[in-house]
Amino acid sequence: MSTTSSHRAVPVAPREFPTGFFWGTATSAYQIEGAWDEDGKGPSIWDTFAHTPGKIRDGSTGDVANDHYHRYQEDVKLMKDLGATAYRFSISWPRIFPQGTDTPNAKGLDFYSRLVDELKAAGIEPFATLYHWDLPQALQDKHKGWQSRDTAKAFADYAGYVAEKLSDRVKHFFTINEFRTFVDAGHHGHEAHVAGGTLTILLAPGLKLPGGELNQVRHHAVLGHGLAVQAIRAKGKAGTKVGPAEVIECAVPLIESPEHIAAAQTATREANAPFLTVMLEGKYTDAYLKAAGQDAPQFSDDDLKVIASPLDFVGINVYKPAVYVLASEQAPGWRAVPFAKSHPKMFNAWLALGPEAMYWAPKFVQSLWGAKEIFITENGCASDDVVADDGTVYDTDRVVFLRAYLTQLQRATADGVPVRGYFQWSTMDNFEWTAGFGNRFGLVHVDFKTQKRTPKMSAAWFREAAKRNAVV
Ligand code: PNW
Repeated sequence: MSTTSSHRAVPVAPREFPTGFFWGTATSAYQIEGAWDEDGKGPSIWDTFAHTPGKIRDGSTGDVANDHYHRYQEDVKLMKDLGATAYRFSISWPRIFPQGTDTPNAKGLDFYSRLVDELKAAGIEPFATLYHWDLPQALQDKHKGWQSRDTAKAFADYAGYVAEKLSDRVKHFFTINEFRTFVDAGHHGHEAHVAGGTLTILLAPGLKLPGGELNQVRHHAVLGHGLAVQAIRAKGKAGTKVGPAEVIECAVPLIESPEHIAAAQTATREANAPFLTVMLEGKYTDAYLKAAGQDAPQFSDDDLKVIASPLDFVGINVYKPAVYVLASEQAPGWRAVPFAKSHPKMFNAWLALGPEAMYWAPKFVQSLWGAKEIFITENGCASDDVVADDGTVYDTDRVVFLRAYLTQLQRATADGVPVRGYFQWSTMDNFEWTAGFGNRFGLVHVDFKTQKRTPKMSAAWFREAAKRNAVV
């Protein structure tokens, strides 16, 4: 990728992001750490799930994964080489509280403390997610996990404890990653709409609850978020910032004219009713409650106040349009446009290509809810990566994907949408839940037999974009 000076320069207008924009990558604890039973860690529902034969496509587990628990120093160095200025990682709740509550495990906290020091020394800003799906198994056994309010309360206690211990160095906390995914896919079976049909994804704890119970789990998850926001404010140092990291269901206008844009905004608000909308508005929408009928969640006005605790920022994971829409004369004022059978998708089956989601998602978060700060907490794709004979991973599809999405994100910041940073998913290939090690999302390739890390072509692309603070 060197240039030869004999070439004549081609002037290209820069497409820059605002000054101070964070260029990050993201991971989560269970997907990379390994060391599943070391240093006093308790088992999580993901340990149990992955150890159950037949749950993971290739029979793999996160027992070792990227062995990041032992190799975090090498991995921070990789991030520095990527030119990243921020890193979003998650904290394993059962490392901190092996039983979910009561006695903390000092060794568990110490790992994250060392990681944070290493990041800061490398000039990388740490962003910590408190829940990326690895619930302590003890709470699943004792309370049926998120089926109980007790789990929401236990989550807040844990969140407050971590904020108290780490907020001297960690200034940004995300409460929960992807409410919709772990709730719906973990407790019901989540229907992911893909080009050419739907795909049912089942995650830990692998329950198939009926509608009413599912809605109650959804309610407990947003309640846990709100209680955690309050606990972090109570226990964290002044200036600690907090927000969710939700996978927004973004309705994208197929045609960008005012009536279709307004219709897509309405559809987006409704599609997020049980998660972002209730967190940001403090009420369930009438349409959500009406559609749920007898299956509506049980809640109090106090719950709604807690759920809507004021936030410092909104984090959104953006992968694809939930749906393309057009305005309609008929209720609810918009209609879904089905994905064409030939609609392009990435290597992972559910990822329909739709870069405009990266414009409309933050745009609607601002227009609907007036968010003061927004982070793109995840975006990326899997590729069928192989290390070529020359040692290079030629992931041209990922480069094209990232450029297309960041072009739309730059369009949003140029419009004045207050997006403060972007986290590419993922720093390196890792344990992709039920897909095992088959779906590689990293900027860095990992050979899971040898743990060798090899930066891909996309890593070079990311470094250049971060360096120029612009789409490249
Ligand atoms: C996210 N969908 O999951 C998670 O936060 C990550 O842990 C995961 O590795 C990453 O995205 C890639 O899958 C998603 O069906 C799972 O639309 C499914 C969907 C989106 C995100």
